[in-house]
Amino acid sequence: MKSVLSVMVEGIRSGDRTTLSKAITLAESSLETDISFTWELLEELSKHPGHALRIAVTGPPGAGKSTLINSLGQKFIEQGSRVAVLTIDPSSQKTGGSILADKTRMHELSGMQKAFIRPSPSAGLFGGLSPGTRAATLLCEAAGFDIILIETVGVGQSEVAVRELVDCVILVLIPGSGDELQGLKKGIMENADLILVNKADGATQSLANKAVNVLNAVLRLSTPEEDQRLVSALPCSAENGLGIEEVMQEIRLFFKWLEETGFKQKKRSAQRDHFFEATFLNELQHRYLKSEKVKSLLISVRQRMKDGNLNEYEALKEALKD
Ligand SMILES: Nc1nc2c(ncn2[C@@H]2O[C@H](COP(=O)(O)OP(=O)(O)OP(=O)(O)O)[C@@H](O)[C@H]2O)c(=O)[nH]1
Ligand SMILES: [Mg+2]
Repeated sequence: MKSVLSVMVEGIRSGDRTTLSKAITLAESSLETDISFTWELLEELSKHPGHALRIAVTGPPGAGKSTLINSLGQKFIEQGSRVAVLTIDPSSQKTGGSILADKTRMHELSGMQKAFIRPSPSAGLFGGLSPGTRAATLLCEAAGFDIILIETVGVGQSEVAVRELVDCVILVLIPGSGDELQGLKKGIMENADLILVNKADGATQSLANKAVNVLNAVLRLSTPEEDQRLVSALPCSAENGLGIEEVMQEIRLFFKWLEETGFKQKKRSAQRDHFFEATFLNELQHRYLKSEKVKSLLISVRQRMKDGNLNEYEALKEALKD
């Protein structure tokens, strides 16, 4: 009889959506048995890695990220790709309402055979992205998707964290909201490979074009000469399709550059190492704190500190003496 693992491996490799969904659910679980199953599954699947391009779409709430994904996703599908979308909610408690909103924004895409859309909860580790997000990306890749679009709300940490997961970060801003300057302040732009000023239509079209000019001027001035590539800003309208062809072209050029310079492999290798280190440290902490001996040592040391018998440095020395 086949093991559960090999049934799952086969199911995912054959692109079966139910199996893929099940595997993502397991990957998002914090149960130890599920985590070790996921590691085994990914170990097996990684023997024949997929070839997907991983793209993050980040930006402030309401910037039009989902609408943009709906639009770009359809373009990729028109070109023959299969597209997986993972949406991550930083609050981790995605309400039924906002899942529905995402699905509505991605209405056309969600109805397409070659698309797979999956909302994913987030966790504290990796700044809003959960270890499950990385696993979900790899699972979609193993299931044969060519493009993986990950939507994260830009709340400071998450766009930094998402860089550790993708090849390309697209930052979506809204004209006239001051996000351009906010972005600069927070250094968010440093983490973007392409900046889009969305809603370049109707009443906000000229504002969007102005914002793009300001952004490009700032990017030119602030990019050190030794940098290999100048990040550019483009206007677009995710809703009516204006500028979307140009955005697709810019994405194509970016991936061409990434391949040609060898940066894609370098980036992925650094990401694997970063993941290894973060997970290793997390596991060490987890396993260490599970020990009954350590638990009772910590309780007693903290109590002695509370009673005024140890200062915090003495307490640390005591707690770490083994
Ligand atoms: N005028 C205009 N409105 C847009 C455009 N793109 C999105 N919108 C509108 O902006 C609102 C937010 O769009 P979403 O795509 O849900 O934005 P989001 O960034 O995914 O939002 P969150 O996931 O809630 O952070 C919706 O009412 C959209 O219809 C656009 O290109 N032009
Ligand atoms: Mg959204």
